[in-house]
Amino acid sequence: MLLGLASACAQGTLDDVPSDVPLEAAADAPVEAAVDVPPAVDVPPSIDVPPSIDVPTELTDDVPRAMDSGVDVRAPEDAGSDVPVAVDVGVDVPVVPTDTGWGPTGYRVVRNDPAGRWVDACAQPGHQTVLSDVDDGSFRTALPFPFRYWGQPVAEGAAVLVSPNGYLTFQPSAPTPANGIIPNRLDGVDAVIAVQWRDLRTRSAGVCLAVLGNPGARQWVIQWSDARYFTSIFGHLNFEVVLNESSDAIDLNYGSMTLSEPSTVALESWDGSRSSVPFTIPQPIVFSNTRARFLPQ
Ligand SMILES: [Ca+2]
Ligand SMILES: [Ca+2]
Repeated sequence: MLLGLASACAQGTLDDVPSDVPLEAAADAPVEAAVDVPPAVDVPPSIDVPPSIDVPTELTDDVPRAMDSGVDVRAPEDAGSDVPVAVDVGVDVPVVPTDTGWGPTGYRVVRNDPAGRWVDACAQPGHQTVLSDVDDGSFRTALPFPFRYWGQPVAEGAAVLVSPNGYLTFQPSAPTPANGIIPNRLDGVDAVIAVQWRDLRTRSAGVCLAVLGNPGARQWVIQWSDARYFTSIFGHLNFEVVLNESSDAIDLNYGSMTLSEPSTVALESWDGSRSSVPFTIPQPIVFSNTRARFLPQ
């Protein structure tokens, strides 16, 4: 509109100025001034903002891909299935740490970090086997060494609830639902470490608990051994959580995961408001012989 007016002024005379132009503008401002008006028409800076619009797209679509090595190296048993390739790499390929961007008390995840390793808790001398042949419920145990979770110290001996449904929580009085998502402040249970949160059923091998190493550098391994999904007798799922005393890192390790299905895999903050990674939706399918190490920031 202003350009049109300026153009009319430039080509005609002052007598051509439309009658709806304020008298002050017509009388006081020289023609050049009217021609200079167009800068006001410049594209507003706000139109350049789109980078912020890209953020949700990265969180939902690009982040899992960024965790991928970019090489389709899935285990043969998984090849040919229609599960998302983005979730896992299938073999021990170190991947550049991905900053989850959740702030100083959050975690960043390293896929298949060489520093992590599968530990067979069920084969360790002195291990404890619990939750054999059960569907739901929980086993209450004690943290074997001091640990920091989401930036908050948890004392040695603090209660930990282990669920047969593929997770544990630092909230000893919380309910232990069979299914859940992270984050969720409304489900009554927060501070959840979900390694394979689904309605599972354990077999006789149950869940093995073992402490390895010397004070200051101990590892606490909680291993679900040959579990299955409640809705299928065919799955054979072997996975574990490892808490590392020296670094406060948390490893989610997966052994043989025959017929694995989408499950919640994440670390939930103390108040249930945050997740370690945007894993919740869609829920990932975890392949056999993979690992994820969560490093406190
Ligand atoms: Ca169950
Ligand atoms: Ca929760």
